Amino acid sequence: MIPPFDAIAQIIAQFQQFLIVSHVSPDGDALGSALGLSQALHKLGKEAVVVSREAMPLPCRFLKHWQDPHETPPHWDNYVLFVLDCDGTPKRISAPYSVVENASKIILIDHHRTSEPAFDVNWIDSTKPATAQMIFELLEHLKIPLDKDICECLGCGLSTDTGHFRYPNVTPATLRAMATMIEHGADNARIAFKLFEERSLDATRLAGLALSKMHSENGGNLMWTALSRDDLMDLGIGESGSEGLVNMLRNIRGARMAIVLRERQEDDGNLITSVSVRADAALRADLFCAKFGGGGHAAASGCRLEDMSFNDAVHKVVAGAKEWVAGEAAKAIAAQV
Ligand SMILES: [Mn+2]
Repeated sequence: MIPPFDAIAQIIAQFQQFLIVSHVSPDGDALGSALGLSQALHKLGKEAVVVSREAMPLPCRFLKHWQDPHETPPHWDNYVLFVLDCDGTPKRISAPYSVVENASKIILIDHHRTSEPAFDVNWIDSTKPATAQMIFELLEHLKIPLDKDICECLGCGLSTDTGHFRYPNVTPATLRAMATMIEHGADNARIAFKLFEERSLDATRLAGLALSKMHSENGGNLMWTALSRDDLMDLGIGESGSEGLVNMLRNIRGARMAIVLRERQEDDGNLITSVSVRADAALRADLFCAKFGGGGHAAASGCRLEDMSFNDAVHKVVAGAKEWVAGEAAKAIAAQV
């Protein structure tokens, strides 16, 4: 797809106020892209506010502007909404849906292949490894001068979605984008350490527990583990992050799909099951998660199950995964690719 730079530039020129939202359970790409774009808009003399119900993930809190996102949107009458890194549906955005309903114009920028929105501008390109790369290309096109803070935010996004430039989604353009960001002061080594090496004591204990409860199925092709709230209580730790866990399982020799299930309490008190999936791209983790109302990428996806007990959710997902890994669905998809 040809990037709709001109359409976006026209809208930016016509308006003064901009809201930026991204997805629920925001990651470094979602909020890094949003914060990078908001700072760039400030450089153009625009008002720009990032709205996110959920705070910046801990590993990304080295970013200077990590506390900028507002929990609730300002009361503006005539604003442009940027929807980043998601499809803009009420379930996916980490903001009240009124931000979509009240916007004068909506621009969506996303790299997920499950995205099918119909806003004023829809720039969806699943060949891009991260929304941050798309924002970078937009800023270059708009000739907005880059600075260290913008580049650290966008670098955080690129690093998050590429496993710090190790995944197959990395292209020469990704590395050139990062090279430019380093030229403008982004601290590449610090980003790598903060996002992929540093771990809290609680998270390390949690990893120990998760690994001790790990199951190997389908002759070692499927690895999974499940952490209930009781497990966390027993360890005396709170809602500590478990982002790296699913990769630990995925990295086991012979594993084709890895799943981490966690029981979580929502802000409204409801208990839900959040599911992280990593897989061979041929196994299409995104299609697997779509069975449970989720989505993502072929190799990395997620979903959440509500209205059932944690045990029921674990049984449902694990039974589905055993079938998926072993069954005809996987073979049929693999044959098509
Ligand atoms: Mn992303």
